[in-house]
Amino acid sequence: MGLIERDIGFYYIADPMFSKNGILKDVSMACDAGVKIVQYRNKNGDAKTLYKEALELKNICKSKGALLIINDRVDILLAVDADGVHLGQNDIPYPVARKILGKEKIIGVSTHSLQEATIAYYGNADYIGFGAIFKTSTKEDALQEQGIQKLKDIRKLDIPIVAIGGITIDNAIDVIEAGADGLCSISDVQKGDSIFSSILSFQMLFNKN
Ligand code: TZP
Ligand code: MG
Repeated sequence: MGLIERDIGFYYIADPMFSKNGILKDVSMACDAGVKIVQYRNKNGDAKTLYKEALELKNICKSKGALLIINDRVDILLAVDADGVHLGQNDIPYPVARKILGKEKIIGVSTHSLQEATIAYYGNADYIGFGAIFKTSTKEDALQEQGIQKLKDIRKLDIPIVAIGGITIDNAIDVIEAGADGLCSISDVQKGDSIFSSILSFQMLFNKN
């Protein structure tokens, strides 16, 4: 049994590159909209910037009762005592991260195939990201779209699944019906006037299901 409950809902990725109002304000609103897991993703900042932003996010998440996951960087997780790290296939290998972090920290792993998902499952990852489900321009090196059927195939694994990539308020229901425990949208959620109401709309789809 991993450290994460199955009912993840909207998994919020705070990335300064895609934020209109700043990630601190965004994360505060996301938590008020019921988000339970926040991931801090900053592909461009130096270590000092990452540390400072992660520390501020940690304080917000702690006060709002959400978990904070750091993308890519085990060192930043340790520096701010965040709740976990999210690792891609080209980041520090999962077994190494587990050895450093022990069992008390959450480790999520990005996967793009049944094989990668199965390896993460047997390694006891706490959850997997799976995608890109649909075509996306947010991540330049995102692999080809995986589609809904592949998501259904990996749903057979008993591990929390967060779907990502090209997910909008219009296609999210298909992702949820395919069995995703959580989903994220980096760009679509920034499109409306308020991310608070956009996230609420996604959350409502989970509640209906
Ligand atoms: N990993 C796979 S696709 C993706 C990441 C980080 C980008 C998702 O962004 P969007 O805007 O929700 O398609
Ligand atoms: Mg990564």
